[in-house]
Amino acid sequence: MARYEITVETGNVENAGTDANVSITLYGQTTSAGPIGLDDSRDNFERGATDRFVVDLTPVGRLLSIVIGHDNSGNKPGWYLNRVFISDPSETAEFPAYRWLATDENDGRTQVRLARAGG
Ligand SMILES: [Ca+2]
Ligand SMILES: [Ca+2]
Repeated sequence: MARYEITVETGNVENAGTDANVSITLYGQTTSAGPIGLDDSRDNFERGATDRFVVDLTPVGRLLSIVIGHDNSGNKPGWYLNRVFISDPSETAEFPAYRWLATDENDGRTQVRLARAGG
C-alpha cells in the first residue's frame, strides 16, 4: 500500500460549496483506484475551503488523470471546484478544474475527468 494525500480546493464564488457526497477515482500508469468517497467529520467542500484527505491505496503508478464528481444530494448541491492536488510517496500532481459540477451550470455535468497539469 502507498499513502496518498488528496487536497481539494473549492472555489470562492457564491454557492460554490456543496454537501453532496463527493468521490474520486485515480488513474495511473499502472492501474486505477476508486471510486473513493471523500468525507470526514468536518463540513467538507465549503466555499473557499481546502479539504485534505489521506488514504492508503495499492499504488497506481504515475498519476495521469482523475475522475471527480458528486451525487447531487443536499441543499444547493452545485459545486465549484478549483483544483485537486494529489501527493503520493514520490511527488505531487495538480489537476486543475476551475469549473462548476452542477446540473444548472454550463454543461450540467456533476462528474468530470481532469488531466494532470503539465502532462
Ligand atoms: Ca459541505
Ligand atoms: Ca452549492
